[in-house]
Amino acid sequence: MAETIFGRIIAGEIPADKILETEDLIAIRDINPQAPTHVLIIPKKPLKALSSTGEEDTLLLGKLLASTRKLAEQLGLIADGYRVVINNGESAGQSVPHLHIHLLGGRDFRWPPG
Ligand code: DGP
Repeated sequence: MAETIFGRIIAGEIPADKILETEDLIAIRDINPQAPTHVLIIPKKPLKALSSTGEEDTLLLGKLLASTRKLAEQLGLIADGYRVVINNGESAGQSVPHLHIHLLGGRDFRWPPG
């Protein structure tokens, strides 16, 4: 699979505002934040999208969500709520073909999303 910008950030080739790193994932501040807090939780495994994952990725997906929850706590988002988003595929708005979770908070959100 072709290397993406996230693959290069994980490899340390491109700088990022990293707020968490484990053996499985990193969390970085989004370069183009859509809310006062906007963090990306990214698996180190170069999965293209959620739909590219298989049964063998179930534990990893759990770790991604659990880290998202912990980061929401650490970043003070519990009281006012927060939004968790995965864009899957181009028409859903996915621009980087490396699976990532958006964690957004610090403002009110609308539903349905645009
Ligand atoms: P998506 O549209 O769901 O694929 O989200 C990709 C996000 O990645 C988008 O919100 C902008 C962010 N992004 C793109 N390039 C970079 C980068 O080089 N550094 C950081 N920190 N974020 C990036």
